[in-house]
Amino acid sequence: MEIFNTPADFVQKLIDRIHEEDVELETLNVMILGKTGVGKSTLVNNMFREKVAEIGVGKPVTDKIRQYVKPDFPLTIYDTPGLELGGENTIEKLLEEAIGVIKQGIKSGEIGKAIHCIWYCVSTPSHRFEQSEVEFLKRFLDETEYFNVPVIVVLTQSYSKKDADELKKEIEKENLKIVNVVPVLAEDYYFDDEDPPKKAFGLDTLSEIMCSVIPEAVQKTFVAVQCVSLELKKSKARAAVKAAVAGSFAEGFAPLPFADAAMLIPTQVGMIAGITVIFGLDINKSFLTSFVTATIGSAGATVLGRTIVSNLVKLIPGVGTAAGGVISGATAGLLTIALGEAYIRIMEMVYKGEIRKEELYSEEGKDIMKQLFQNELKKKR
Ligand SMILES: Nc1nc2c(ncn2[C@@H]2O[C@H](COP(=O)(O)OP(=O)(O)OP(=O)(O)O)[C@@H](O)[C@H]2O)c(=O)[nH]1
Ligand SMILES: [Mg+2]
Repeated sequence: MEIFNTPADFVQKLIDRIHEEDVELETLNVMILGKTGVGKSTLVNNMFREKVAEIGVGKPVTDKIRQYVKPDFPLTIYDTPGLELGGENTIEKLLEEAIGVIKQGIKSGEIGKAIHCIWYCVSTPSHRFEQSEVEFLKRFLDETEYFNVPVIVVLTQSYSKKDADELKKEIEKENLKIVNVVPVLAEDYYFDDEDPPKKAFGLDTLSEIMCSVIPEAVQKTFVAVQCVSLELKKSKARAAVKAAVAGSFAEGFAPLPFADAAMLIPTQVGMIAGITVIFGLDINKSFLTSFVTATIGSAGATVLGRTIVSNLVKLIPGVGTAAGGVISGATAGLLTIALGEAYIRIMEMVYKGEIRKEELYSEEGKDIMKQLFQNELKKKR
């Protein structure tokens, strides 16, 4: 059992654990197919936290397919920039190359090297799903059926929702073995400087649909790297809280003597680190120190033990005081939930820009976090 003597130990452990969790994320691999100018790069650059497709020209992996990666970011994009689909040959060639890349990934036997999802992009203003594209997709889906790679048709540049809906219906008539047809406008569109822009839409839907069809092993990565659905981040973060509570403080768990309450800490470190990675905000030591001292306090030895028992348990409705110098598993669970929920709320505020990270380093920031935590403790569960 590791012993955490001070909040600084807790913070250091958190920093190490966040780093470990980051490193352990499996790489997510997405292949994006579609003709030149349909908005593939724009889509990628708006879906993910880092502008992966912006840097350079990518590394050619085949004649038409390029690979884009960014250091320390667990995402690889396979893109077909400048693709013209005119003529039989190009279709044959693209088919062969795309299937080749998929097979290669599968052959590796590593989940982090497989292609996990394919976006086939069709531009809405083109008003039609060309016969050559229908043919391409049919053959592609047939030949890759065995590999189970989900294909989502993305209707890009959907300045007009009406046009997008019509095109969606037209594509659905083909009865292709695809996951869905999802209209999006990846970036606000300024039709005329005078008029208000058409607001971007659909990326959250695309994100949520995609998350439900990719392999479990890369879901956490996806939730972490995407930057369009806060809901996905929150629900994954809540799952981390539930897992922390279920894993350690199940009903019937032996009551914890005050001093041994420090045992809770490793579980909570894991939970907070997991949530941090899911939100993907650049969290540093000042921030974590502020959070740790604002919640579990700045007391010395067995921080959680005495501080929580003497100060916090009182705040939980119905728990009263910690009788006989022990806290029950259920109480320990409630404390952990409150800690997790408060942290999620703080991540959300920073994510939405309601508060700047730096504002949370100060005494004032600490008060805000303390308040959030105490409110969570007081909630009925
Ligand atoms: N406002 C707005 N413009 C878009 C959107 N999608 C694409 N565009 C514009 O359409 C043009 C082509 O978009 P790209 O993202 O470069 O298209 P691409 O598919 O990557 O093209 P290639 O790399 O040549 O294959 C650019 O001028 C984009 O700014 C969108 O959702 N909103
Ligand atoms: Mg491009």
